[in-house]
Amino acid sequence: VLAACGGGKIGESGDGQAGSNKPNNKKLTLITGVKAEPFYISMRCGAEAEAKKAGYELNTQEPDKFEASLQSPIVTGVLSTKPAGVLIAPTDNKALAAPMKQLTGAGIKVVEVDTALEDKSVAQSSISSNNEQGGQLAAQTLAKLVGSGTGSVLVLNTKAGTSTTDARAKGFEAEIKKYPNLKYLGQQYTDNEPSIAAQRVSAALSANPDLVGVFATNLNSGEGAATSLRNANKQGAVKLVGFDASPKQVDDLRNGGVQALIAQDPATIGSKGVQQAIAAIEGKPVTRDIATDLVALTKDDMQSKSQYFYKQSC
Ligand code: T6T
Repeated sequence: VLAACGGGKIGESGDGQAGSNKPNNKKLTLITGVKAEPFYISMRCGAEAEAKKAGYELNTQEPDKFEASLQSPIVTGVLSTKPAGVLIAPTDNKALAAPMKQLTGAGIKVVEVDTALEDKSVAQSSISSNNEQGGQLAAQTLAKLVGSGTGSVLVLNTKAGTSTTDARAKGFEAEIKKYPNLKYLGQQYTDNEPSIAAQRVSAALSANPDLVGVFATNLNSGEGAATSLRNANKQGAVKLVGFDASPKQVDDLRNGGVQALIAQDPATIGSKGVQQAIAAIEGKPVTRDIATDLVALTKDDMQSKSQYFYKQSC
């Protein structure tokens, strides 16, 4: 069977074979960004279901923290288990390049899920939300919530070098400039810790009594920001737009702790990641970049969009 060799984003898998190829090795490994977190749980659920459908075995490995120094040895360890393909969410856009190159050097097909390396030559495919657009959507949503009010707005990022949250902050910054009633205070890093996010928000409240809005670029920073605003009795007065839709974030949306969430579709990131890895393994055409859905949820429309809520288990 000849593979359909397309132009544009479609390319050959790089193993030098023009036709599809049924391998004996049907082992895939998913390396997430951090253990037991609803975004990655939903991603794993999507990946496992797709792997099962295709007759592949999927094993998941997770660092205890969202930290390159903890994720890199996991990647190196996976090398010796010889999977045919690895799906990985690199926690740093540079530091993971060397261990990931070891995988490709050993002939393992590598697909990025969610986060990505700066070096686009390592992975064969990357599946993620359009994060810059997500940041723009967050700015538009925050501006709408503030309405004709004036004041300062803050961005909570995780760590520099996280491709996704950096892109969200970038998209937000570009878009928020279109609203002259809002003064952009810049971004603060939270190290992906809710407690640090909470401290950053309290400090911003003290330093900027005119604070009217916060954009928290991911799950942990949003959960921490909601706690801080609640403790300061600023819930609802300072508008909070979060990213992701963990069970806790969804509860916060329902009870007014956060005014909007930009939800991703991690299960589809996982299932499409598996499809691309298998295509690469089987010598079929691979798509270099795939964007998955993003949707803004508010208290008013959240119930009709419940398919976007993240899972705690499959
Ligand atoms: O926002 C997601 C993910 O997209 C990001 O890359 C890292 O943080 C999350 O996992 C949520 O905590």
